Amino acid sequence: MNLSVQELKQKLVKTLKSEYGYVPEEATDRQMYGTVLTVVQEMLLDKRGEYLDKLKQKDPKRIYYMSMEFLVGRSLKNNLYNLCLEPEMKRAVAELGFDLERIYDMEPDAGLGNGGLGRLASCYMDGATTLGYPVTGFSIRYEFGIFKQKIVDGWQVEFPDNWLEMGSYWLTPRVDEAVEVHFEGNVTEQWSEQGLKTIHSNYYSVRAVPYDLLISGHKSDAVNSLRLWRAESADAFDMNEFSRGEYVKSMESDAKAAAISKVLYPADDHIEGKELRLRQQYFFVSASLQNIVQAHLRQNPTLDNLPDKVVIHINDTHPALCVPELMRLLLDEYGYQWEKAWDITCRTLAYTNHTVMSEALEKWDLNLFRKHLPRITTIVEEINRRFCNEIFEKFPEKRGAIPSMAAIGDGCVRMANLCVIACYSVNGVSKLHSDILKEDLFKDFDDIFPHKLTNVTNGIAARRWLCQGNPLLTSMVKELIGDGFEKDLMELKKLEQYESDDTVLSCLGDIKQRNKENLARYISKANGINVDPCSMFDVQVKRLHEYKRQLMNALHILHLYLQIKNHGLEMEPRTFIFGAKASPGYFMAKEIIRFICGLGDMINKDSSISGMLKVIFLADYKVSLAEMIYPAAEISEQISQAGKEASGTGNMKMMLNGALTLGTMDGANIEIYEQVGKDNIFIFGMDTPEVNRLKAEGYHPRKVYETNPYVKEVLDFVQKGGIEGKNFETIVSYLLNNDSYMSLADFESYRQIHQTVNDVYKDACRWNQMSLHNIANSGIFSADRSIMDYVNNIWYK
Ligand code: NBG
Repeated sequence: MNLSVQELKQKLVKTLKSEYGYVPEEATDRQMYGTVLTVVQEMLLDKRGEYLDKLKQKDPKRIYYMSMEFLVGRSLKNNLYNLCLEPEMKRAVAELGFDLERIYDMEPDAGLGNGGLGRLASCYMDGATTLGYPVTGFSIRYEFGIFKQKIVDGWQVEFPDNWLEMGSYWLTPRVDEAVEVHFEGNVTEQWSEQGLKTIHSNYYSVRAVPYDLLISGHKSDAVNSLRLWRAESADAFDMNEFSRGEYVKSMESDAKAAAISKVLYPADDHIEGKELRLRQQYFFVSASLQNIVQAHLRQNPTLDNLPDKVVIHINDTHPALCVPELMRLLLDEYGYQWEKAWDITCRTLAYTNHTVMSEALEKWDLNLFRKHLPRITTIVEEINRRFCNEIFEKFPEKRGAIPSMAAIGDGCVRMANLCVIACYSVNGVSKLHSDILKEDLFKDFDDIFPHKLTNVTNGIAARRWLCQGNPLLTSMVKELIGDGFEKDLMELKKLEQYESDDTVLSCLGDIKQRNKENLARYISKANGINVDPCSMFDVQVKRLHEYKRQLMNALHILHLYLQIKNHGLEMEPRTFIFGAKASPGYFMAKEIIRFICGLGDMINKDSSISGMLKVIFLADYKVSLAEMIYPAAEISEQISQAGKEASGTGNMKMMLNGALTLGTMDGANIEIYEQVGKDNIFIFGMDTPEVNRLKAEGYHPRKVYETNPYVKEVLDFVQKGGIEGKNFETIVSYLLNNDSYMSLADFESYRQIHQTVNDVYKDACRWNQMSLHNIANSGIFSADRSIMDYVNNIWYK
């Protein structure tokens, strides 16, 4: 977009006047913030209008990305960057007496997601828009996003995230496109002239009002939108009750409806079998599908060609109700017969699986399902009946597998099976994960639908995670290889020619140093602890989950501490940095945070170890904080038990910022390993077959405790209350008796790889060389590449 500083200033002054009635000299920061966002939003709206005109003429196939989560983060800087207006806006704002950096900082993160899954959805919106594909995201306009985390006495405390107060500038309400969603009620069948008709009556109706959040692409004509639904009561409040003096009762229906879009469920990689959650799922699925069908019918006379013009992509099983809801619309609203409706449904829907963890594979109790969604239940039952019959008839060798493949079993609706039965494409998110889906979780399905299962390895929005988050590194890269990498991340490969260039390597080292100093300043402000910016920054930031093994990291830190203290170990100074939110109801996860914080308290104040070790827990880990942490990371801890992390994406973001991966052969770590080679990554621990073998043999963590003196020393210390006199009995007993993710079994190998890391770090030149090699080979992990995989292999195949 070509706008001069002068033109921008005029726009700002005009908007400030019309929105607030002020001139710049009188305005507050907050008013200028509102003004800048409004101006940018207007530019996006204009651009969107032009884009929609073009789309109407070309009428390409539309992609609808259904996701309960979009972890958008902040948008202002991203939009200005994409519109190529950042320098001009900075000057315009400065000339009016304000500071754009301060304005950036006022923007709340749109935290409409938990972690990797939600952030991936946002990275994909960025990639698809930049590449010019018409992708619309659908989700819920949660009034409260992911909770704010504070640490009080080492314990996580959650606070509501009222992001709309400052974040609603980006949302455009589209009241005229509101639709109704029906819950509960009765289902009956009636004969009519057209045959048997299903009638859903006595339902409870909720109004879904869409709000559009526009998504810009970098130097792209496209402006896509993320459509977020807000729930409200469909009936005006009950005037009769109100007149009788029953004020509260007259509002009840309002509150019941509004509850649906009130708050994001804060559980990551875990199911929350709550009724409200099911209502959320159906609410946004039904509203979105009605919207999609209506949009299609505005351009086409029939729904017969829906699969040619539309893909509805189901992001994990949370929107799996797309399957029966699309059937319902075709059968009940548009009069299709079952076979034809099923054919259209199956050819329109695609599904991505994001986990093999059994506790995250969604199931809904059939009775609860029926109570809330009676019509949908009858459709799922019929889908299941027909599917089981088909297997019985056509695949006699699979008859024994029918109970496990069915969409309904053990009194539950199994959402993953429902998706695999219906969708024309099912993909995992890394090579290993997709192989596990094929060979294990969905093996029987793969046998009968041989081409359905595929892989699309995850990718990240490099423009956000490198160009916007790490300006120093970005300018160095631009100087060396030009700016082609912004649109084609594979160009980073050209950096390899500088791997023996001392000037480049030392410049890379200086940049890392400055980014570490920046993070150290933040840590000092946020945690009141001074860390040495010359120490190695060793980072593990992600959701807290047992399988991600933050506890193993903490045990190893304690081991180092005891070695320094009791056995005179000398090592390169190290700062261990953690960031992690725990699901509020996940007790063990919260205990692990308490453990890490207790460990930090003990170590950080111990002057006898002369600053060799520091442990920092950064509260409220979120997108905007991640943007500051990744550029400063030197070691990227990706230490999940092999076979458990579907992909991981933090691993890619840190690699792109020059951190070296210390990880297991899990998820996308394997593909990072393939890209950089064994000499540029630190791999340790059991691989997936080894984990499975040990599990089959019977794993006894207590044996490790008895045979490995380091493990014993560490656990004995904890048990005796060595950490600040605190009781961590639950943790010790969990490790000795259970250790579900085999931290103790991998401990020795983890300990040894850390010694290697320590040795390599002594040679700064070698380290920087490895770092540059990692950056140079991170191109494949661009979200643009993932989007092209979806485009070529799934969406426009
Ligand atoms: C998560 C996986 C991650 C993966 C992201 C994005 C869920 C259910 N899954 O490994 O745990 O990177 O999805 O694919 O949150």
